[in-house]
Amino acid sequence: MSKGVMRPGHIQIRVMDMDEAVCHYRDRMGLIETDRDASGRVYLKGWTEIDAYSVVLRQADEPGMDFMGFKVVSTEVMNQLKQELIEFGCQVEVIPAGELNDCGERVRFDSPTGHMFELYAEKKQTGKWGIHPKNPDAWPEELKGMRAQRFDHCLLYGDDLDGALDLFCKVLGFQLSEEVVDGELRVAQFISCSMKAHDLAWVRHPEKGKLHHASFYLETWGDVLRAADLISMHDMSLDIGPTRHGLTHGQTIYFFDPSGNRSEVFCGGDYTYPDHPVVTWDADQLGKAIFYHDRVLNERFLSVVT
Ligand code: M3P
Ligand code: FE
Repeated sequence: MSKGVMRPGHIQIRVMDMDEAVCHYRDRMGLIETDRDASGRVYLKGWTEIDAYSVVLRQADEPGMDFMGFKVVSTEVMNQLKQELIEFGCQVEVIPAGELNDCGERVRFDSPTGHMFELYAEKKQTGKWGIHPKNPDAWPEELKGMRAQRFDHCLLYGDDLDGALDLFCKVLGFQLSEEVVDGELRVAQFISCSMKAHDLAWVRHPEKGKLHHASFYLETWGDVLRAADLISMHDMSLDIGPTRHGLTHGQTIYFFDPSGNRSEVFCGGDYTYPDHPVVTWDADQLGKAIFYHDRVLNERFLSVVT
């Protein structure tokens, strides 16, 4: 049951060439560039998002994810959850307000899978981009590229999936919506803090702390096909798709940013209420679970992570 964690609020992604990365996320995916900071980080958002930004790009020597942040309903809830994270055994660090532009204090914690996460309650609300909040039109005409609507979820690779599931479900109030099992072993888990089929997911992998993809929501299957056209038009690195997932049933396409981080844009997908039973896939059906049409696994999709 909800403990006040509302949604994935931001992801900080490491990129090796900032200009190329801005072209990928802003001009190709259609995120809106909203800010830059003194350390050179670039801030972007999907046009439907209320808060000032959801993607922060940081120039680094290696690709990957620095952290993913979740917005909680209040500072009181954040501080209560901070205590519970400490009691669970997480390494917890408080990042002062303003370290990210226009963001309040953040509670950073580690997961048993080696990933860094954050909770925060305050971020400047700038409203949907290009749309007046009163009598709003359907969409702004100035959108570029794939017209990504919002940052939706991450799929991460790591080792201690059971520890991460305990942390997110018992401490943070997420629920397990879908899983892939190989006998007794859960090899993939999809968890939700909302009505979405997943806000976060993991695949079991021997190495800690890896990013499989950051995913962004599009409105329609037509938009996913249009994203595929743009990928070819700009000779971008395609991974797989357009296709449908068996797991969560979203319609999807995957491709890489110029640093090798995988991006997903998708539409549709199942929904989850607190009384929904967990949807289980058997590992011997993994082909269909991941790519519902091809029903065959793609080695690159399973092994390339940053
Ligand atoms: C998704 C999604 C696996 C599944 C990926 C599914 C096992 O990215 O958004 O539903 O890689
Ligand atoms: Fe995904």
